[in-house]
Amino acid sequence: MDFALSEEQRAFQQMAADFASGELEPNAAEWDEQSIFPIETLKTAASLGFGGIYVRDDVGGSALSRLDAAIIFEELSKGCTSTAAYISIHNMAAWMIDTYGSQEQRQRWLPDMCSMDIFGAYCLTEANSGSDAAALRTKAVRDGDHYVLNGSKAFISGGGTADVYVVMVRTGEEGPQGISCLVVEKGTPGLSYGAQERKMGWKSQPTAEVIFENCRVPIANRLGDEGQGFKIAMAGLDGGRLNIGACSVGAAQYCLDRAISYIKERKQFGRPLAQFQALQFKVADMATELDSARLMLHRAAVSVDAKAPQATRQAAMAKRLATDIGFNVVNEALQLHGGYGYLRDYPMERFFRDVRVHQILEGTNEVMRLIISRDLLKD
Ligand code: FAD
Ligand code: 2MC
Repeated sequence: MDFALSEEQRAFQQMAADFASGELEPNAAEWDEQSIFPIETLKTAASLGFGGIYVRDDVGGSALSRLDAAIIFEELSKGCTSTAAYISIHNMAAWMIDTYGSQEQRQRWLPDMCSMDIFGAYCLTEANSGSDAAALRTKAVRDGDHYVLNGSKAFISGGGTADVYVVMVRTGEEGPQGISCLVVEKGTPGLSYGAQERKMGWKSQPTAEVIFENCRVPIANRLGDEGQGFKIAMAGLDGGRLNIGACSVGAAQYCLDRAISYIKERKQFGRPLAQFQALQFKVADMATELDSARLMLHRAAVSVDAKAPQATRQAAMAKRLATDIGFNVVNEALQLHGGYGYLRDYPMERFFRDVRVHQILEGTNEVMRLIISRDLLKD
C-alpha cells in the first residue's frame, strides 16, 4: 500500500487546483447568484482533460483511474462545487458510453463529449421512482428499427441544456431485468423539458424534467443488450458516488482552510479565536474526519477500478461517509465564521447549500446504508 501520490498525480492535482482557483473560484458566487451554467469555462476544463477523465484515449479521453478522478474532483470542487459536480455527472455519462457502447457509438459521441462540445446527462429518476429506481416506468416500445419512448425523468442535471441523455427505460418486464439504456439526442422529435427547478444550491447547473412523448429513438442508440440497462446504470453510479464524495471532501477542505485562517485573524476577548482550545479541538476533529473520508474514497476508487467484489459496498460506504462528513465540516466552518459565515459576502453559505444535496442524490445516504447492510447480511 502506497499512500503517496505519484509525480503524475501531483501534476494533475496541481493543474486542477490552478484551474479551480483561477477559473472557478472567482466566478462561483456570480454563477450561483444568477444561475449561470458556465459553458465556456467547462470547455476550458475539457481542454485540460476533465471532460472524459476515465474515458479511453482513442476517443479523446484522459484514460486516468478512478483514484485520479477523485483527486481531480476534490480540487475542482474547491473552486465551485456545483460546477465540479456537473462535470462529474458528464463524466459518468461518458464512461457509460465508453464502457458499454459499440465502437461506432463511442466514435459518434465521445470525442465531442471529451471536449465538452456536447454535454451529457444521466436519466434514471422518475417522479414516482427515486430510491426505488428499478420501478421506473418510462416505456420504450419497439417499432421497426426504433424504440418509441413515452414517460418522463425527474430532476435531471443538465436537463434542457445537455445534448446527450443516457436514459434508463422499460423495454420488458417489471423490475430491474426489464430495463434498457438508450442514448437520446437533443433535438429528437418528442423530447422536451420541464421548467428549470428552483433549488437550494447547485445553481450553476440546470436541473429539469426530461419528457418523452412518442419520442422515436433508433435501436442503434441502445447501450449494451436489452435488459442490461439497470446494471449499466448501477455500475455508472458506483463511480459517480465516488466523485460526488470527492466533491464534498473538496468543498469541506476549502471551508476548513478558510476557517483556520479566519480564527487566526479574528479576535474576541482580547485574543485570536485560534487561541481557544475549544476551537483548536474543533479544527482538529474536522481535519481528522475529513482525512478519514478521503482515505475511504481513495480505497473505494481503487476497488471500483479493480472490479473487486466489495467495490459497490465500499463505494456506498465512502459516498455515505464523505458526503455526511463533508456537510458537517462545511457547517462547522460556517459556525467558526460566526455571523459572517451566514452572509453571502463569505463563500461558506454557498458551499453549505451546494454540499447538502450530496447526501440526497446519486442514491440517498439511507440507500447507501441499504446497499451496505444488504451486502453484510447476505447469505
Ligand atoms: P425518495 O426515494 O422518495 O426518498 C425520500 C426519503 O425516504 C429519503 O430520505 C430516502 O432516503 C428515504 N427512503 C426511501 N427508501 C428508503 C428505504 N428503503 N429505507 C430507508 N429510507 C428510505 N436523478 C437522475 O437520475 N439524474 C440526475 O441527473 C439527477 N440529478 C439530481 C439533481 C438534484 C439537484 C436533485 C435534488 C436530485 C437529482 N436526481 C437525479 C434525483 C436523485 O437521485 C433523487 O432525488 C434521489 O435518488 C432520491 O429519490 P427521491 O427524491 O424520489 O426520494
Ligand atoms: N453494479 C452492477 N450491477 C448491479 C449493481 C452494481 N453496483 N447493483 C445492483 N446490480 C444488479 C444486481 O446484481 C441485480 O442483478 P441480478 O438480479 O442479475 O443479480 C440487479 O442489478 C438488481 O439489483 P437489486 O436486486 O439490488 O435491485 P433493487 O431494486 O433491490 O435496488 C438499489 C437496488 C436500491 C440499490 C437501487 O435501486 C439504487 O441504487 N437506488 C438509488 C437510485 C439512485 O442512486 N439514483 C441516483 C440517480 S442519479 C443522480 O442522482 C445524479 C445526480 C446523476
